[in-house]
Amino acid sequence: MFCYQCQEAAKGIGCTIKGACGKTSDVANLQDTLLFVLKGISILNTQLKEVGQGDKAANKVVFDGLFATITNANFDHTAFVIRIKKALKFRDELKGKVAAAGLLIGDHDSLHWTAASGEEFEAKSKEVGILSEVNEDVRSLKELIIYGLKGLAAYAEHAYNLKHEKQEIFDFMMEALAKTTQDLPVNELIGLTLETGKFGVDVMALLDAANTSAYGNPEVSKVNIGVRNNPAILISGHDLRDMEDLLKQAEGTGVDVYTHSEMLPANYYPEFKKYSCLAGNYGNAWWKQKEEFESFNGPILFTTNCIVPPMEKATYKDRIYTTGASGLTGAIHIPDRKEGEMKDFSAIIEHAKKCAAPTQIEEGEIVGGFAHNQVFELAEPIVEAVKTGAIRKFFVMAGCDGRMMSRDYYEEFAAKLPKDTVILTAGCAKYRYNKLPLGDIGGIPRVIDAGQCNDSYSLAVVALKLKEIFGLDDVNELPIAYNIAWYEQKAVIVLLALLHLGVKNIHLGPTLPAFLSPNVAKVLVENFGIAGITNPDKDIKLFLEEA
Ligand code: FSO
Ligand code: SF4
Repeated sequence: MFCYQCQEAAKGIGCTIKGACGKTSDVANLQDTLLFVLKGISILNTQLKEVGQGDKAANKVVFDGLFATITNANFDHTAFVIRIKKALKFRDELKGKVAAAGLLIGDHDSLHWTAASGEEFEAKSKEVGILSEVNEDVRSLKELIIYGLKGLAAYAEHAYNLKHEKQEIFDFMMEALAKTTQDLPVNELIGLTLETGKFGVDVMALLDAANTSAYGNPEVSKVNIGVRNNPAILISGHDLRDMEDLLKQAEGTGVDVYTHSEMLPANYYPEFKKYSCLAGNYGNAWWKQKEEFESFNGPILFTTNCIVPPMEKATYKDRIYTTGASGLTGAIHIPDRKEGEMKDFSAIIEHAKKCAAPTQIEEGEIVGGFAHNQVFELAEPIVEAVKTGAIRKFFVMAGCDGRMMSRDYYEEFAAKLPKDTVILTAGCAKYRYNKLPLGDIGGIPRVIDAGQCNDSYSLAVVALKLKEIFGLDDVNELPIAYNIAWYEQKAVIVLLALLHLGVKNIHLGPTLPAFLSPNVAKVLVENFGIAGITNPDKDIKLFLEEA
């Protein structure tokens, strides 16, 4: 195996024996091979699209396959073997359609290679894995594009589950994936990287529309972080349609539902607040799950990443359920919903009834729900506070949390920020500071949480609105600094989206991606002012000195 797609890549280079995330080499190899087959499908469907015969079924095969290969989403060997088999079958059907359309089938290996066993699938990764691209810069750019596409695919899937889809996004996803099989010059790959960012904005806007049209606009909300006395289910990940199905089925059964990690923002949506079984949020960011799942006592449903494979001795091992693109060997996987129906969560609800209520680990409330609509309603005092100087600067601290010690930086950074600054956050990065007593500025909280990582889109919308209100030509003239924490590939699409919107001087930490070659990193530094982090004191000084 060789994998360097996330921030935990071993030694800052890549994981070669086993992933720091827990991914075993067999699964890593199967993921490489699945990606390879998805490239073949993308080539064929792009050909069909060009003659107006694109196959809509290809959309889901590709976005769902890409999503499953995201860090911490799916650790299930068997699930990947099945996916590859299905993908090969689908690819061969597409080949038939390409031939029937009178088009030539190219000679890329992803169009012709075939095999039937898991062993052969694994072995293929030696030829088609990341290192098969020998030019370091080309490899770096191609992987940057692919990781952006993985993030895009994840967000597209959530929107799709809410019946929001845009064919142009799927078309781009496949065109771009197909292009990664070609010998393209570096400048074209840079162009494709930036174009990926454009579609990143589009997909986040689409998901925003999907979420808000289904569940209302998030509103300022106090979320309980203590527990009640009923047995309960913990729901993690990002998929709001799963949240809806679960709440509907749990309501009135005596079983409560708590959100975990990136599902916290579900508590901000008016439609979800109507359910009396929604009890609040339990625990913190994804990486603390080993302790928190023990004390939760009830079953846990993963709708997406981030899963940490449980230890052998974990008492919660038989309480884990997965659904959608997520998977874990030994966990029960809840199948997709049938057209017009809900997913069937009855097994989890019955399981919960046999469990003890969660053990309290925290108490009190946290505040969130500042997505764009809510911020616009509060725009007047915010703009006023900027004009009077009560707010000196905003700090966008969106992105991911993670288990590396070096991420203590973000807690310290937030705590040390001067009191006339406001943190704008989204994603699980927030858990580093959303429980700190940072206070408010004339009633405006010093941590403004827009929601999930995809709600970084909301932060961008807010920035663009402020630009308009202040009559500025450039979003970079605003008193906003960007200190973003990344972990996996959704953060990559968020980053590319921000670059597309023209945001400059983004600081990225706790380390720069291992997949950026020195030359590619140089391009990002020179053209976009991308930088790393040092230490909180030094960085705060630097940010405050910047215009
Ligand atoms: Fe976090 Fe995990 Fe949302 Fe990621 S829970 S790390 S960027 O999956 O997607 O923020
Ligand atoms: Fe390593 Fe990250 Fe890849 Fe896991 S996803 S194998 S931690 S680089």
